Amino acid sequence: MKRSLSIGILCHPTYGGSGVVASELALSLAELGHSVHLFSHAVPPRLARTPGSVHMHLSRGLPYPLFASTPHDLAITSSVLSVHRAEGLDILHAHYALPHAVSAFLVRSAAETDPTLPAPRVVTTLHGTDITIVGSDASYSPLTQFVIAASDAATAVSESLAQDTRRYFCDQTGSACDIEVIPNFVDTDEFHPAAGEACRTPGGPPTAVHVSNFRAVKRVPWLVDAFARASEGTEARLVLIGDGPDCPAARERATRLGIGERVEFLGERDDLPARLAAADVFCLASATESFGLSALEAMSSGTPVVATRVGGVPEVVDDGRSGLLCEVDDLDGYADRLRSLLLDTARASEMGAVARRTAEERFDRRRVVGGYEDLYRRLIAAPRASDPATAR
Ligand code: GMT
Repeated sequence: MKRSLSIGILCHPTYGGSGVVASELALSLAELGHSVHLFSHAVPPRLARTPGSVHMHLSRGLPYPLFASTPHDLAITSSVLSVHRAEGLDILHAHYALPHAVSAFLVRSAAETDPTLPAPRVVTTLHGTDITIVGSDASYSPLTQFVIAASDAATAVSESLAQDTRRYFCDQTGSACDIEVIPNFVDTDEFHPAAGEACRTPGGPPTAVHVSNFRAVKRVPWLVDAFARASEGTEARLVLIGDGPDCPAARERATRLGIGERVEFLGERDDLPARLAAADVFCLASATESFGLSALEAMSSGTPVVATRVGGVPEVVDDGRSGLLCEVDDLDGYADRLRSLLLDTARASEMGAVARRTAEERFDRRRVVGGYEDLYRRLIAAPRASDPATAR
């Protein structure tokens, strides 16, 4: 019988992306009997819905006029250190390199000064823009490279992101080269085709759905343009779920194109499994996307994907089988692909069935969480990375 582990997870409390992966991982590990502590400056929505037995630690820090903004990352670091001293954490798992891998590194360094308690091993999971936009920016890149190399293990959510990381950060010394790919995962019981029954209108118009944080990288106004072309002369609907900076621009574009009545803005919702399963097509039009977790959740719900061929998306969506991909600037090509599935819902259903099988066979929660558990145990069994003879 393997001993249960004490695991600290650090994450941004986002509605999607890394906040979902970290929350679902925390819940799954707790279900497996591990003691799991999640650290953030707010409760991630996915955890708020079903907290399970995860210990949530909220750290916002002390506001003080000297600080331009309250450094909640330092408060999180301090909170992780105090939990480690009280309970002895085996693993610190940082999601999104900045600032969490820095916090984990600091806690491990502080813990190494205490001879009475083994220091935790640090795992850093790279999610996407922590490399492609933020981490590779000159203002952060030396620190990002350092904390990736200083982690006991670094993982990326796709092969494409692992390659990007090596391209940006792998230097002649071999620093930050060793990146293991552990893909994102989905709860295939929760995101299930049957979840759509409540939202489906029999005989209703075909529906496309998009879920994101409406940041510029998601190109939602461009998607509205593409949908306008794709749905010309039809009653098709576009359902936009989530919120963020580009929401007003997307709304304005829909009104200007005269399709305001066919584009619904639902904001952040908890009923994603039903919404995704009820749609005919899921749309993603990102400029860069390391994985596309919401596309995987749609696939698990039996909904095919139309997406731009960027980053790790082709590792998730099999072009022509579980969805259709096209180049980033090809507005007509995107609109044609979307139209073909909106008009031929039988073909969309066939692709949706393939998408569901892909989610079950390659990205099921149980299988991927097992991969993280194996990694934790390997690290605990291995000599310490801080030992000069074994440094990565
Ligand atoms: O990296 C980001 O933009 C943020 C991140 C998040 O926290 O929302 O999204 C990224 O991580 C997700 C989870 O691993 C991936 O599914 C997304 O593809 C990725 N986003 C981008 O690469 C733009």
